[in-house]
Amino acid sequence: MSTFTGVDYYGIEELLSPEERLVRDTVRDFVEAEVLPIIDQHNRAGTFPVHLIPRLGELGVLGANLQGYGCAGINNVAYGLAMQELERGDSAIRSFASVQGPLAMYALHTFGAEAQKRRWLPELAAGRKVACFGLTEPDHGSDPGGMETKAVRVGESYVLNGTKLWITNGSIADVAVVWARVGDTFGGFLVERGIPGFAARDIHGKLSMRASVTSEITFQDCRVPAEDRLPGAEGLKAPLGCLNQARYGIAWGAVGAATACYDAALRYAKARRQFGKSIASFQLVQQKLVTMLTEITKAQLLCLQLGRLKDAGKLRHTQVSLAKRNNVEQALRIARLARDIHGANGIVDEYPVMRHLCNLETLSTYEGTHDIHTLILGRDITGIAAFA
Ligand code: TGC
Ligand code: FAD
Repeated sequence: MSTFTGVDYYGIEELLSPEERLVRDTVRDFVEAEVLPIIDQHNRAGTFPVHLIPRLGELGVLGANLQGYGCAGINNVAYGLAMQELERGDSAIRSFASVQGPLAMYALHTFGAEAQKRRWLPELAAGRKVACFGLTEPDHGSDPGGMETKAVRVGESYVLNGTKLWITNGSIADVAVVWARVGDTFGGFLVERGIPGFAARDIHGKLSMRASVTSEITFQDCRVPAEDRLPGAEGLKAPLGCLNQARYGIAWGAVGAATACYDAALRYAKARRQFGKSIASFQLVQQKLVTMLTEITKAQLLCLQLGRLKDAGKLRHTQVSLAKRNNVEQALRIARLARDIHGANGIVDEYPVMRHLCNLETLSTYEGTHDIHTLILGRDITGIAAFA
């Protein structure tokens, strides 16, 4: 059993169902027992702990909020709590689950043909197969509508040409969900590893998300059978709908990273002595801890209501933008305060804060940068698009 009991200043526990608590506690125990003991060595080496993939499948967290096809079918609050706990371990673990579940599996579940769903979803849910999601390109990140990857129909195949960059799980994926221009619209394709013309190359030198696999994937006259196109995905709205699911999980995940930093800072402040006193006795240190606790509590409440709206089928994607934007920004602020409280110890990986701080820089950029979410919300409240 985990010794970590969570941060719950507002009695949010009482607002959770027994099933939601059970999911959270199960994932929390997994993180304590199997992620925290090994994450630093993977972070140092820049490797993903692939042995955990089937364990994530056994836990049922891969595509956990999807129904059928071997998916756990839990509600969105329970799913969010699972993402929160995974990210308390490390963003790379939550990111793996986000790409596999809300991006790739959601795309299959929502836009796939029955045969595609039957073939891939049970394998992906069990962690026997790995998926990635290719939307971003070298010259088109915030503006995926400018993508240059093309799919041209030739007989019973589509021929794909183009490059996708910054693709999580890219080189370890058995199947890539790839978005491409098809004539004057956009379509989604399932591209299997090993198919001629498909290559993956890892990006090295990352100082953030070091324990995650991030790749470039390329398509050179890559022939994909026509039956591997996602029949229900027409236009940019399809991939944007997938992003919405992943952004929802990131809003919760950021709370997990922030909680890890706050917990470490509180314990450190109580233990560390300067000027003959515990540093926790200094007003300025207490102010930092109070700021951290306040922002965690606000972010938890945002997530819970977001999840209740999603479970009720009332969620608007702009509400997800608000939570992703706020929670990642505040988690970064909390991580910086935690690093500060740790003094010099804050920069070594004996403590988790610098790892989380570095990871959170990625969260601020991927799945829509902080400023893109500002513009999404600005457009929603004014009715005026300020993207260009
Ligand atoms: P826009 O006019 O805004 O929208 C076109 C249609 O799509 C609908 N829509 C959405 N639906 C569901 N969820 C969303 N989030 C949606 N956003 C838009 C929209 O209602 C509209 O529908 P309709 O019926 O009116 O046609 O399209 P736009 O081309 O102007 O897009 C603007 C913008 C900037 C908001 C969009 O391009 C954007 O979100 N850019 C950010 C790109 C991004 O987030 N990329 C992420 C790549 S994947 C990744 O980073 C994985 S990280 C790994 C991990 O998750 O851990
Ligand atoms: P750009 O779009 O070039 O933005 C650069 C800066 O310009 C930002 O500050 C941005 O806010 C600003 N900017 C851009 N447009 C505007 C505007 N209109 N107004 C004001 N400011 C603007 N993508 C995938 O498809 N699949 C993945 O699995 C995936 N995994 C990732 C994993 C990691 C570790 C990272 C770092 C990225 C990943 N991404 C993935 C890519 C990610 O989604 C993009 O990095 C992100 O969308 C931003 O695109 P960009 O990096 O090209 O930045």
